[in-house]
Amino acid sequence: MHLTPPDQLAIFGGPPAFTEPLYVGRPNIPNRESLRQRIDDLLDRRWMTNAGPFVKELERKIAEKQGVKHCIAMCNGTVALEICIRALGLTGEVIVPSFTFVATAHALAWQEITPVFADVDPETHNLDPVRVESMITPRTTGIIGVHLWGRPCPIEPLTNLAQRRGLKLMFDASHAFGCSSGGKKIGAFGEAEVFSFHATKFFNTAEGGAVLTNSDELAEKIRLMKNFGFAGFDNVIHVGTNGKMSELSAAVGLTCLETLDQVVEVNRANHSTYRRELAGIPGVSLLEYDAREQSNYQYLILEVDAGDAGLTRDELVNLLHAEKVIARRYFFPGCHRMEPYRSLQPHAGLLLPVTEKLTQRVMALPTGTGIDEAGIVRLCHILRSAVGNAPEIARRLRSSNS
Ligand code: T4K
Repeated sequence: MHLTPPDQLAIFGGPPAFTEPLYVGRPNIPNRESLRQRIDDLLDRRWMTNAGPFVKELERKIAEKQGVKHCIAMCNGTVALEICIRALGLTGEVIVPSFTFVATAHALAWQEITPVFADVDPETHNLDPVRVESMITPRTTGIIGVHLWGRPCPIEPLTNLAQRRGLKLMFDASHAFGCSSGGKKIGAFGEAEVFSFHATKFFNTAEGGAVLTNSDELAEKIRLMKNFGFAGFDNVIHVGTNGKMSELSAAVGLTCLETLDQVVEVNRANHSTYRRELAGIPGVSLLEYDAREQSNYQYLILEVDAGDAGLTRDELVNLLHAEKVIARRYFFPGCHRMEPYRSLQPHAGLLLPVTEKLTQRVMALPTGTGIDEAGIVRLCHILRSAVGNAPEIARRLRSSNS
């Protein structure tokens, strides 16, 4: 088999196509001078956490940006989910997708609530409302929709379903900062929406998250709960935990906000480059974003049809890793196949055929400011070469595995 440079796939003994690893989720670094100035300010103030001025400013700016009344900043997205779930009084069973990051399920199990996994739509990768309804039992108290990859889940059908069946509805909007549904910003739907501002997100506070809601009552409860239940000096009026965001995290967030539009533009341009460079590769399809909505384009998602590509998703991921492209199998193997859910619900997969299929087919590739156009072209060239030489590569890979 003949591969022309730069396709010296490491699997055939050539040097990797990239000298440094290319990661999914490389943080977008904000303006250093601006961040240094903020860090100086917070050091001068000697105010490091506990609802400091940077956290308040960030909460105000995020609420404004998303068009929501309340933003409560938190130490991370998982704790924000846990607190929101508790503040809504969810108990018993709550319906969630299995095709999500495991934190969505863990935030429930952590407080003795059973996550019940409903299947997703094969096109959108988001919850299928019909499947959700079929999972409702007398113990069900709520639904958590996930806006996977930043694409809105079916908000209206889920809202109608929740109302009809007397269930609470909230959203894990960890991927959807800056995105919209029906022209309306994500953040204001359901009882509340939860965001992650982890380092790997296109907007980050290193570690961080937030709950957004239009409910005054819920916001007040969440504010109490994330600060040990304190309603003033020495006055604890509610059970609580420590979910506070630090001033340092808020300083990173405020600085990231300054250049957020440029980051989205880079993500959008990267997505177009990938589209152009991947065109016509059999069995490899790029997940698209709805041009009528606002999207952050932070996830670059491919679906691999092994029948057409001649190689499985896992074989392609391994080849990419050999070339120092650290593609990720998000969200393999699905929450229902992770502990403790696998042991507690061993047959869950029978009701999750689409999830089972997607977890075998989907991969995430690097995007954001950590990769340039030339890098994307080279990366796609590796994929094209691999698929173009699939029979030979598959034979070698499979014989070395046997
Ligand atoms: N709900 C959903 C739907 C979520 O996706 C998440 C988080 C949550 C809830 C919970 O929110 P947080 O509590 O995390 O705020 C990563 C992130 O850690 C996680 O935040 C994110 N979802 C998930 C999708 O991705 P892993 O297990 O893939 O992390 P890790 O350490 O393998 O890093 C991912 C990639 O990022 C690697 O390629 C390396 C790169 N990286 C990472 C960090 C931290 C960097 O280049 N620099 C860095 O500083 O979960």
